Parts: sequence; structure tokens; C-alpha cells
Amino acid sequence: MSVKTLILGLVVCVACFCLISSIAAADENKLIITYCDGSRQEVPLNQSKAQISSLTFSCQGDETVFGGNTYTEGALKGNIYHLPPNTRALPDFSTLLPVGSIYAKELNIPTQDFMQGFPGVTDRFEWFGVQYAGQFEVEQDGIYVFRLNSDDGSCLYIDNLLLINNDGIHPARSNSGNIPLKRGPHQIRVDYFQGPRAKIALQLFITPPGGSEQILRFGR
Ligand SMILES: [Ca+2]
Repeated sequence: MSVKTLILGLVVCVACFCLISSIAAADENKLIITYCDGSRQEVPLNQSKAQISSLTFSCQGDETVFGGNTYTEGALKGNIYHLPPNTRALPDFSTLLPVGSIYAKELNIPTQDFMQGFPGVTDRFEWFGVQYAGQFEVEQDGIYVFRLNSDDGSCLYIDNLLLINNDGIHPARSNSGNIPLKRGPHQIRVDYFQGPRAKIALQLFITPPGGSEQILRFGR
């Protein structure tokens, strides 16, 4: 693959993903990619094909930090909403029309730059919301602890009961709650919104009885 082809492929990504601010050929064997956050990466030409495939995949919006566009059995389904600028708290999503949907096997977005976080079906980096809903199963009766970390606001509902309220505009912040659950399936809902830049975060953890904290996984 020639340097020209590589650069063309990457420029396509620049146009639709906006992670890269510039690309230059360092020499015959390397490219220098400068990302929008100012970081730089030297990519040897023999590894560039994989790099481009990865970036092109991102360009297609097929996988984002918030989930993918492909239906995945057992995954959380997230409906995405545009919010008015200066939204200060979670809206009542039932009064809004979604602009699209995504599927997520986990919510595991540690604090990161807002430029890396948008749900694919919209090009918004801020002022959007996602309402995730689905099911999870527990293997034994007992008290389960949940922890919800987010930037900005989020709320967790288990079996239609509000368990964690982490709403509002704020940097990454965790709130926890515990609930007795019977063995078997349970309904879950996570409401989230990204207000202003410059950071995003959304993580949902579970601690089973006698166990250690882990990211809650959905589907296979
Ligand atoms: Ca934010």
C-alpha cells in the first residue's frame, strides 16, 4: 500500500470522525498521525493497514464508546436523543423522539475527552442523551451493589425502581446503591446525558453477594 493510499484512507476518517488533525509522512517507512487532542503517533507502514481498518470502522459509526449499531442479542438497547443546549438535568425521555438506537454489551466508558464520545447515529459531542434498557440475570438471591459513574448526569433503575440518582452537570462522579434481588432475570434502565464538553464518562458496576466489583455485562 502506498503512502498516498494510506493518507487518502485516513483523510476520509478525518472528515467523518474528526479524531485526527493532521497526517504527514515521516519518511518512506512511517506516517505521523496528530490527533485532535494534540497527541502524536508514529505508525510504521507495515502496520498502517490495520490502523486504517480500525479508523475506517470507527468512521462508519458501527462501533462507538456508547455501543454499536448492530443488533446484539441480550445487549442493552440505547435510544439516543438530542437535547437543547444548556440542559442541566436528565429529561423525561418518554416525551422525546429518539434519533436512533445503539446496542451495548456493557457500559464502560472511563473519563475521556468528549471528542471520543458520540453515539454514532448523531455527530453531537455534547447535549445528547441515551436511555439504555434491557435485562440482566443474577445467579443467586442476595444483596447486589451497583455503582454508576458518569459525566454528566445518569440514573439507574432496577425493575422500574430508581436505585441510583447521579443526575446533573458534573465531572465524573460515582453514586452507589444496593438492592435485594432474587435469582433470575431483572429489568434494568440507565438514563444518561452528556451536557457540556470537555469530558464524558459512563460506567456501570455490579458487586454480587460475596463477590468483587465488576463491570455489568449483558448478552453473550
Ligand atoms: Ca460532560
